Amino acid sequence: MNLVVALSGGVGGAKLALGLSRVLPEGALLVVANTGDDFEHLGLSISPDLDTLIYALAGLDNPETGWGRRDETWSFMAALAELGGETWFRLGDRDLATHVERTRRLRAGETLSAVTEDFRRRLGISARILPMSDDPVRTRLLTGEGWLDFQHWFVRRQCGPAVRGIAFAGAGQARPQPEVLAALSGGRVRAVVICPSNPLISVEPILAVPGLRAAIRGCGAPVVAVSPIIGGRAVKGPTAKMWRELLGEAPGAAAVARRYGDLLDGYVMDEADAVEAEGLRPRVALARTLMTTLAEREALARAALDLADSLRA
Ligand code: FO1
Repeated sequence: MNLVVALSGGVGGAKLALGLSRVLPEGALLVVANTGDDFEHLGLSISPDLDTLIYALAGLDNPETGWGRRDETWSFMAALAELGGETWFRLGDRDLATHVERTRRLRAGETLSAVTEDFRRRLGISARILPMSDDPVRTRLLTGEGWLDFQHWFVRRQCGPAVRGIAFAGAGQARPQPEVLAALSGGRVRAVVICPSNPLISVEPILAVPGLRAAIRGCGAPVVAVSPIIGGRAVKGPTAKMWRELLGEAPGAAAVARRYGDLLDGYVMDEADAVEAEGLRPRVALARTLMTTLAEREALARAALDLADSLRA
């Protein structure tokens, strides 16, 4: 069977990953998750993008925020506040179990992949979800206040400080997750789909892991990205703001495609950005890229797969 390999960050990527998992047969999807947002907090090892993907594919995600679990309660946060603990990073009671159990197993010597594989099986997820690496990679942002760890910038400072630089600490020493590398070089890939996550902070950490970009280029299948921008406004998160601050240009669907450079064979843009398709090198398909409903997640997944199949033909 032909394997689809999806690269995903958090909320936006997880929506398309869910759409892909629902339109593909069992075992035909491998989702590679960004771990650059991971951090140690309250003594816990927290992997937000892995958890967002696990919850989304298990139907446990919080529909309002996109991160954390649905039907949450917040007793832990309330009790922590009474003790003067740090509550800027919101950890629901059910979500807390994920971090406590992951931290326990990592401290016992298991890899992040092994824990992730076990969690997704226990939660009944058929798609495989794996971190880009089992070695630590940490996204850090250079701002007017100096270097900030990702979550401190993204959550604690609400993306306020202007971004002047991005670094993926540890990427140079990180080994690509072995099963991901094997899947990409196994000659059975139907498509690589880059989900509509923020290229700068959610996809580029994955591409920064030595060997992964080359393995994607060389996997023998089309690489199709889905635009995270609709009509010049980022659907979710700080993409537009940091794009201007960092690159000095207005973010646009075409600018994202150019940012991926020679990696792309295909690019799915929103109909609202059709005018930007002019002159783009990758083959462009237009679609509704706003994914509010499950049907829209599936339709966008089909659009990306159809574009990849047309490129391979
Ligand atoms: N994002 C927030 O804006 N505020 C939070 O309090 C917050 C808590 C949180 C807890 C667990 C988790 O897996 C994600 C959480 N996120 C929160 C989202 C997270 O910062 C982002 O999803 C990623 O790091 C970027 O995609």
